[in-house]
Amino acid sequence: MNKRSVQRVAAIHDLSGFGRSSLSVVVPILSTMGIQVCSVPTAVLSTHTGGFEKYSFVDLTDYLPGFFEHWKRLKLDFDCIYTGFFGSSRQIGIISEFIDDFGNNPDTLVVVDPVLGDNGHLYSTMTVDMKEEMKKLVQKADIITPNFTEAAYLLDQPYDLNIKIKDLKRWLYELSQMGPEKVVITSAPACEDTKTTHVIAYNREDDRYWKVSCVYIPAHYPGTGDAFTSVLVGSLLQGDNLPIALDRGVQFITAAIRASYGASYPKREGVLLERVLGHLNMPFIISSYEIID
Ligand code: PXL
Repeated sequence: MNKRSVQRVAAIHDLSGFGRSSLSVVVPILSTMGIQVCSVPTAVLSTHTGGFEKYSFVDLTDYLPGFFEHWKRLKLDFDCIYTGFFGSSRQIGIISEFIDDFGNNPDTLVVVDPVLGDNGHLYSTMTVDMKEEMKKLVQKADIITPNFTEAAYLLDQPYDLNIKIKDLKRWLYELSQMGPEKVVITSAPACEDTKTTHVIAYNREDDRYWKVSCVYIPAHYPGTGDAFTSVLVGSLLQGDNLPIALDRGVQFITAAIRASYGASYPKREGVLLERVLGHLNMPFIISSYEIID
Protein backbone atom coordinates (compact mmCIF):
# COMPACT_ATOMS: atom_id res chain seq x y z
CA MET A 1 0.00 0.00 0.00
CA ASN A 2 1.44 3.35 -0.96
CA LYS A 3 1.94 5.78 1.89
CA ARG A 4 0.72 8.71 -0.19
CA SER A 5 -2.93 9.27 -0.95
CA VAL A 6 -2.01 10.70 -4.36
CA GLN A 7 0.88 9.18 -6.33
CA ARG A 8 3.61 11.49 -7.50
CA VAL A 9 5.46 11.56 -10.83
CA ALA A 10 8.55 13.58 -11.77
CA ALA A 11 7.84 14.38 -15.43
CA ILE A 12 11.01 15.37 -17.29
CA HIS A 13 9.93 16.74 -20.68
CA ASP A 14 10.01 20.00 -22.62
CA LEU A 15 7.31 22.64 -22.43
CA SER A 16 6.07 23.57 -25.89
CA GLY A 17 3.78 26.61 -25.79
CA PHE A 18 1.62 25.83 -28.82
CA GLY A 19 0.72 22.41 -30.19
CA ARG A 20 -0.18 19.55 -27.90
CA SER A 21 2.94 17.60 -26.99
CA SER A 22 5.19 16.84 -24.03
CA LEU A 23 4.23 18.61 -20.76
CA SER A 24 1.10 20.13 -22.34
CA VAL A 25 -0.13 16.55 -22.75
CA VAL A 26 1.58 14.75 -19.87
CA VAL A 27 0.21 17.08 -17.16
CA PRO A 28 -3.51 16.99 -18.09
CA ILE A 29 -3.53 13.23 -18.72
CA LEU A 30 -1.84 12.25 -15.47
CA SER A 31 -3.78 14.82 -13.44
CA THR A 32 -7.05 13.51 -14.88
CA MET A 33 -5.94 10.03 -13.84
CA GLY A 34 -5.52 11.26 -10.27
CA ILE A 35 -1.72 11.52 -10.23
CA GLN A 36 0.33 14.51 -9.10
CA VAL A 37 2.76 15.75 -11.75
CA CYS A 38 5.99 17.48 -10.70
CA SER A 39 7.28 19.04 -13.91
CA VAL A 40 10.96 19.29 -14.84
CA PRO A 41 11.05 21.35 -18.04
CA THR A 42 14.07 20.31 -20.12
CA ALA A 43 13.57 23.06 -22.70
CA VAL A 44 11.01 25.73 -23.50
CA LEU A 45 9.83 26.06 -27.09
CA SER A 46 7.31 28.37 -28.70
CA THR A 47 5.85 25.32 -30.50
CA HIS A 48 6.87 21.69 -30.79
CA THR A 49 9.13 20.94 -33.74
CA GLY A 50 6.73 18.85 -35.82
CA GLY A 51 5.21 20.94 -38.61
CA PHE A 52 6.27 24.39 -37.36
CA GLU A 53 9.28 26.33 -38.61
CA LYS A 54 11.50 28.97 -36.96
CA TYR A 55 10.27 28.06 -33.49
CA SER A 56 12.10 29.56 -30.51
CA PHE A 57 14.02 27.02 -28.43
CA VAL A 58 15.61 27.58 -25.01
CA ASP A 59 17.63 24.67 -23.65
CA LEU A 60 17.39 24.51 -19.83
CA THR A 61 20.36 22.17 -19.21
CA ASP A 62 22.29 24.71 -17.12
CA TYR A 63 19.46 25.35 -14.75
CA LEU A 64 18.65 21.69 -13.98
CA PRO A 65 21.40 21.01 -11.37
CA GLY A 66 20.12 23.86 -9.13
CA PHE A 67 16.55 22.71 -9.62
CA PHE A 68 17.47 19.18 -8.49
CA GLU A 69 19.59 20.47 -5.55
CA HIS A 70 16.48 22.19 -4.22
CA TRP A 71 14.42 19.02 -4.59
CA LYS A 72 17.15 17.11 -2.69
CA ARG A 73 17.03 19.64 0.14
CA LEU A 74 13.26 19.16 0.23
CA LYS A 75 13.87 15.38 0.43
CA LEU A 76 11.27 14.77 -2.28
CA ASP A 77 10.63 11.27 -3.48
CA PHE A 78 8.57 9.95 -6.36
CA ASP A 79 6.47 6.93 -7.25
CA CYS A 80 7.58 7.34 -10.84
CA ILE A 81 10.21 9.17 -12.87
CA TYR A 82 9.03 9.65 -16.43
CA THR A 83 11.34 11.18 -19.05
CA GLY A 84 10.72 12.34 -22.63
CA PHE A 85 12.21 15.03 -24.91
CA PHE A 86 15.63 16.42 -23.94
CA GLY A 87 17.20 19.75 -24.84
CA SER A 88 20.86 18.62 -25.15
CA SER A 89 23.04 15.51 -24.93
CA ARG A 90 24.74 16.85 -21.75
CA GLN A 91 21.33 17.08 -20.13
CA ILE A 92 20.82 13.34 -20.50
CA GLY A 93 23.79 12.71 -18.15
CA ILE A 94 22.27 15.11 -15.60
CA ILE A 95 18.95 13.27 -15.78
CA SER A 96 20.78 9.98 -15.38
CA GLU A 97 22.23 11.29 -12.08
CA PHE A 98 18.74 12.42 -11.06
CA ILE A 99 17.53 8.83 -11.58
CA ASP A 100 20.44 7.58 -9.40
CA ASP A 101 19.53 10.08 -6.66
CA PHE A 102 15.73 9.91 -6.75
CA GLY A 103 14.97 6.55 -8.37
CA ASN A 104 16.98 4.18 -6.18
CA ASN A 105 13.93 3.03 -4.24
CA PRO A 106 12.92 -0.31 -5.88
CA ASP A 107 9.29 0.85 -5.78
CA THR A 108 10.02 3.88 -7.97
CA LEU A 109 8.98 3.14 -11.53
CA VAL A 110 11.46 4.61 -14.05
CA VAL A 111 9.89 5.16 -17.47
CA VAL A 112 12.04 6.43 -20.33
CA ASP A 113 10.25 7.46 -23.50
CA PRO A 114 13.35 7.81 -25.71
CA VAL A 115 12.09 10.72 -27.80
CA LEU A 116 14.42 10.95 -30.82
CA GLY A 117 12.39 10.92 -34.03
CA ASP A 118 9.57 9.50 -36.11
CA ASN A 119 8.86 8.25 -39.63
CA GLY A 120 12.44 7.04 -40.07
CA HIS A 121 14.13 10.35 -39.16
CA LEU A 122 15.52 12.16 -36.11
CA TYR A 123 13.55 15.26 -34.97
CA SER A 124 15.24 18.53 -36.00
CA THR A 125 16.82 19.26 -32.58
CA MET A 126 18.18 15.71 -32.09
CA THR A 127 21.79 14.73 -32.76
CA VAL A 128 23.74 11.50 -33.04
CA ASP A 129 25.27 12.33 -29.62
CA MET A 130 21.79 12.48 -28.11
CA LYS A 131 20.99 9.08 -29.58
CA GLU A 132 24.16 7.65 -28.00
CA GLU A 133 23.36 9.22 -24.60
CA MET A 134 19.80 7.91 -24.86
CA LYS A 135 21.17 4.37 -25.28
CA LYS A 136 22.89 4.81 -21.90
CA LEU A 137 19.78 6.24 -20.23
CA VAL A 138 17.52 3.35 -21.28
CA GLN A 139 19.80 1.05 -19.23
CA LYS A 140 18.39 2.72 -16.10
CA ALA A 141 14.73 2.33 -17.05
CA ASP A 142 12.16 -0.21 -15.88
CA ILE A 143 10.05 0.54 -18.95
CA ILE A 144 10.87 2.14 -22.30
CA THR A 145 8.36 3.18 -24.95
CA PRO A 146 10.17 3.94 -28.23
CA ASN A 147 8.19 4.30 -31.44
CA PHE A 148 9.34 2.12 -34.35
CA THR A 149 11.82 4.77 -35.57
CA GLU A 150 13.33 5.23 -32.11
CA ALA A 151 13.62 1.47 -31.61
CA ALA A 152 15.56 1.27 -34.90
CA TYR A 153 17.89 4.10 -33.76
CA LEU A 154 18.48 2.52 -30.34
CA LEU A 155 19.42 -0.78 -31.96
CA ASP A 156 21.22 0.76 -34.96
CA GLN A 157 18.95 -1.19 -37.26
CA PRO A 158 17.57 -0.02 -40.61
CA TYR A 159 14.06 1.46 -40.63
CA ASP A 160 12.26 -1.26 -42.59
CA LEU A 161 8.48 -1.01 -42.81
CA ASN A 162 8.35 -4.58 -44.15
CA ILE A 163 9.82 -6.00 -40.96
CA LYS A 164 8.38 -9.38 -39.92
CA ILE A 165 6.81 -10.03 -36.53
CA LYS A 166 9.58 -12.46 -35.57
CA ASP A 167 12.15 -9.67 -36.10
CA LEU A 168 10.03 -7.23 -34.09
CA LYS A 169 10.01 -9.75 -31.26
CA ARG A 170 13.80 -9.94 -31.50
CA TRP A 171 13.98 -6.12 -31.32
CA LEU A 172 11.82 -6.13 -28.18
CA TYR A 173 14.03 -8.77 -26.61
CA GLU A 174 17.29 -6.99 -27.54
CA LEU A 175 16.00 -3.68 -26.16
CA SER A 176 15.11 -5.44 -22.93
CA GLN A 177 18.65 -6.85 -22.78
CA MET A 178 19.87 -3.23 -22.63
CA GLY A 179 18.22 -2.99 -19.18
CA PRO A 180 14.47 -2.36 -19.05
CA GLU A 181 12.23 -5.16 -17.87
CA LYS A 182 9.35 -3.98 -20.04
CA VAL A 183 9.71 -2.72 -23.60
CA VAL A 184 6.86 -1.21 -25.60
CA ILE A 185 7.23 -0.29 -29.28
CA THR A 186 4.52 1.98 -30.72
CA SER A 187 3.64 2.49 -34.42
CA ALA A 188 5.09 -0.90 -35.28
CA PRO A 189 4.27 -1.70 -38.91
CA ALA A 190 2.02 -4.62 -39.75
CA CYS A 191 3.43 -5.39 -43.19
CA GLU A 192 0.74 -7.92 -43.98
CA ASP A 193 -1.96 -5.29 -43.42
CA THR A 194 -1.49 -1.63 -44.34
CA LYS A 195 -4.75 -0.69 -42.58
CA THR A 196 -3.33 -1.59 -39.18
CA THR A 197 -0.47 -0.52 -36.96
CA HIS A 198 0.56 -2.23 -33.74
CA VAL A 199 1.71 -1.51 -30.27
CA ILE A 200 3.86 -4.47 -29.27
CA ALA A 201 5.47 -5.21 -25.94
CA TYR A 202 7.71 -7.62 -24.06
CA ASN A 203 7.71 -8.25 -20.33
CA ARG A 204 10.88 -10.01 -19.18
CA GLU A 205 9.29 -10.70 -15.79
CA ASP A 206 7.03 -13.40 -17.28
CA ASP A 207 8.72 -13.71 -20.70
CA ARG A 208 5.52 -12.80 -22.57
CA TYR A 209 5.01 -10.74 -25.72
CA TRP A 210 1.87 -8.64 -26.31
CA LYS A 211 0.24 -6.95 -29.24
CA VAL A 212 -2.55 -4.39 -29.49
CA SER A 213 -3.69 -3.61 -33.02
CA CYS A 214 -4.89 -0.13 -33.90
CA VAL A 215 -6.89 0.81 -36.94
CA TYR A 216 -4.69 2.98 -39.10
CA ILE A 217 -6.21 6.41 -39.49
CA PRO A 218 -4.49 8.24 -42.35
CA ALA A 219 -3.28 11.21 -40.34
CA HIS A 220 -0.21 11.78 -38.26
CA TYR A 221 -0.62 14.00 -35.21
CA PRO A 222 2.45 15.12 -33.22
CA GLY A 223 2.35 14.39 -29.50
CA THR A 224 0.38 11.13 -29.71
CA GLY A 225 3.43 9.20 -28.45
CA ASP A 226 3.55 11.46 -25.38
CA ALA A 227 -0.17 10.95 -24.81
CA PHE A 228 0.08 7.17 -25.21
CA THR A 229 2.97 6.81 -22.75
CA SER A 230 1.25 9.13 -20.26
CA VAL A 231 -1.87 6.94 -20.24
CA LEU A 232 0.34 3.85 -19.90
CA VAL A 233 2.15 5.39 -16.91
CA GLY A 234 -1.12 6.48 -15.29
CA SER A 235 -2.67 3.07 -15.81
CA LEU A 236 0.32 1.18 -14.36
CA LEU A 237 0.37 3.53 -11.36
CA GLN A 238 -3.34 2.84 -10.87
CA GLY A 239 -2.39 -0.84 -10.55
CA ASP A 240 -3.22 -2.18 -14.02
CA ASN A 241 -1.03 -4.87 -15.56
CA LEU A 242 0.95 -4.30 -18.76
CA PRO A 243 -1.53 -5.59 -21.40
CA ILE A 244 -4.42 -3.65 -19.86
CA ALA A 245 -2.29 -0.50 -19.68
CA LEU A 246 -1.38 -0.96 -23.37
CA ASP A 247 -5.02 -1.46 -24.25
CA ARG A 248 -6.08 1.69 -22.38
CA GLY A 249 -3.34 3.71 -24.08
CA VAL A 250 -4.34 2.54 -27.55
CA GLN A 251 -8.07 3.10 -26.96
CA PHE A 252 -7.41 6.62 -25.69
CA ILE A 253 -5.21 7.57 -28.65
CA THR A 254 -7.66 6.06 -31.12
CA ALA A 255 -10.50 8.12 -29.63
CA ALA A 256 -8.34 11.28 -29.64
CA ILE A 257 -7.30 10.79 -33.28
CA ARG A 258 -10.88 10.05 -34.34
CA ALA A 259 -12.11 13.21 -32.57
CA SER A 260 -9.52 15.28 -34.45
CA TYR A 261 -9.66 13.59 -37.85
CA GLY A 262 -13.45 13.77 -37.92
CA ALA A 263 -13.26 17.50 -37.21
CA SER A 264 -10.56 18.11 -39.90
CA TYR A 265 -8.46 19.66 -37.17
CA PRO A 266 -4.97 20.98 -38.22
CA LYS A 267 -2.63 18.06 -37.59
CA ARG A 268 0.30 20.06 -36.34
CA GLU A 269 -1.77 21.35 -33.38
CA GLY A 270 -2.02 17.78 -32.09
CA VAL A 271 -5.09 15.77 -31.17
CA LEU A 272 -8.19 17.37 -29.62
CA LEU A 273 -7.18 16.16 -26.18
CA GLU A 274 -9.70 18.32 -24.33
CA ARG A 275 -12.56 16.48 -26.05
CA VAL A 276 -11.47 13.06 -24.82
CA LEU A 277 -9.74 13.59 -21.46
CA GLY A 278 -12.96 12.57 -19.68
CA HIS A 279 -12.69 9.07 -21.24
CA LEU A 280 -9.84 8.39 -18.83
CA ASN A 281 -12.29 8.22 -15.95
CA MET A 282 -14.93 6.12 -17.68
CA PRO A 283 -15.36 2.40 -16.99
CA PHE A 284 -12.84 0.62 -19.16
CA ILE A 285 -13.75 -2.31 -21.42
CA ILE A 286 -10.78 -4.52 -22.20
CA SER A 287 -11.10 -5.05 -25.90
CA SER A 288 -8.14 -5.88 -27.99
CA TYR A 289 -4.90 -7.08 -26.46
CA GLU A 290 -3.46 -10.35 -27.75
CA ILE A 291 -0.54 -12.48 -26.76
CA ILE A 292 2.11 -13.11 -29.42
CA ASP A 293 3.40 -16.69 -29.50
O1 PXL B 1 6.15 14.35 -29.15
C1 PXL B 1 7.50 14.36 -29.04
C2 PXL B 1 8.04 15.77 -29.01
C3 PXL B 1 8.29 16.36 -27.79
N1 PXL B 1 8.77 17.62 -27.71
C4 PXL B 1 9.01 18.34 -28.82
C5 PXL B 1 8.78 17.80 -30.07
C6 PXL B 1 8.28 16.48 -30.18
C7 PXL B 1 8.01 15.90 -31.48
O2 PXL B 1 8.01 16.52 -32.51
O3 PXL B 1 9.03 18.53 -31.15
C8 PXL B 1 9.53 19.73 -28.68
